[in-house]
Amino acid sequence: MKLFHLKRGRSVTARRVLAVSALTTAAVMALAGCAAGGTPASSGGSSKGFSIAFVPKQLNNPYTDVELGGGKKAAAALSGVDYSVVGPNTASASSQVSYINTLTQKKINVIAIAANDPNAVCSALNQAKAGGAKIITFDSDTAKNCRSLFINQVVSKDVGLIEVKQVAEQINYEGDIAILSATANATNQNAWIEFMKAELKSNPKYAKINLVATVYGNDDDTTSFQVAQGLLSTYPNLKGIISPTTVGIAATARYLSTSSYKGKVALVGLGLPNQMREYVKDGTVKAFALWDPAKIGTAAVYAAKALVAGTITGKEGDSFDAGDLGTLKVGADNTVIVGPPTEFDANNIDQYNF
Ligand code: RAM
Repeated sequence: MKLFHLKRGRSVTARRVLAVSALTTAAVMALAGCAAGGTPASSGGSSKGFSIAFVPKQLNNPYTDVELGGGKKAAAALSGVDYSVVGPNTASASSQVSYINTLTQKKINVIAIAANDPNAVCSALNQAKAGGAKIITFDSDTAKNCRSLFINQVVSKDVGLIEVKQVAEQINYEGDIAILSATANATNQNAWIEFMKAELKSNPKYAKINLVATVYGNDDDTTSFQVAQGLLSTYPNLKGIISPTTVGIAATARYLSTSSYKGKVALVGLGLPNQMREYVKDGTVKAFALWDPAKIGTAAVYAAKALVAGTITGKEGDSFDAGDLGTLKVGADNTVIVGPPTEFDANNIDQYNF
């Protein structure tokens, strides 16, 4: 009986998620003028404007779709911006390299990349740079010398603090917890996890909480679901899970929602309100966090404009106009911080639509 419910829940929701992903990705590709193989339909800079190609960690990720939506809107608001999206279907370390090489050949003016690995893409990016391209990272950084600037969604330490605080509150500051991450090489995930570990170790409030495992669902819905299932069978006394990935938290919530752990194992992390709403309403999830991903795409397009115009180089202290986001400043490590994280729960989730 339990198995039947579990399977049914997974297939219905998975089908819906896949359909939505396929649709949104198809829409992004079509609107961006991309061919089916992920190659931009147009390339090169125009005399008036510039070309920018986004290379997300992976296509078919609802979070990515929202990020790119912000970039597309900003590109449309500026005149002469040739916007395109290319990228792999899986977030493995070197899956982006061939896409970067194609963009280099096409002499795209700006490559905006969310890196699946801090180093694996560097030599391809350096070649693009040698050919005249400007390199921006967003969401997940490369090593510092491979890009001009990094559009970071939030202060990385804030993610670590908020995640530990949320899980601690829900498990009464005591018990075993685990982290279910995306891929093992993702720069953003690893930075957040380091801050979580440091906070757990150094803050006496958390002395009775033990991090027993860090596991990886590779930002794949099915893998994340199975990894969540495996985690609970290996650690049946687990009190809480932190999943700082929108794919991981949604898959884990789906697993918990039809299992005997529902309402007993706390699940926090980073989720899209539209994906998490049903799990907040059915009592599987009490609180989670995120920011508006669209702002990251917007910030990247305006940063690209300023880099191409030569009004900034990406050094600390530079600032540039970012449309609706106002003026953004480049801080330490050539990084632009877009916004603070928001905490979502039953009281405010219906106010958000992304
Ligand atoms: C996933 C990805 C992404 C991350 C979000 C929160 O979609 O891993 O890189 O920033 O979650």
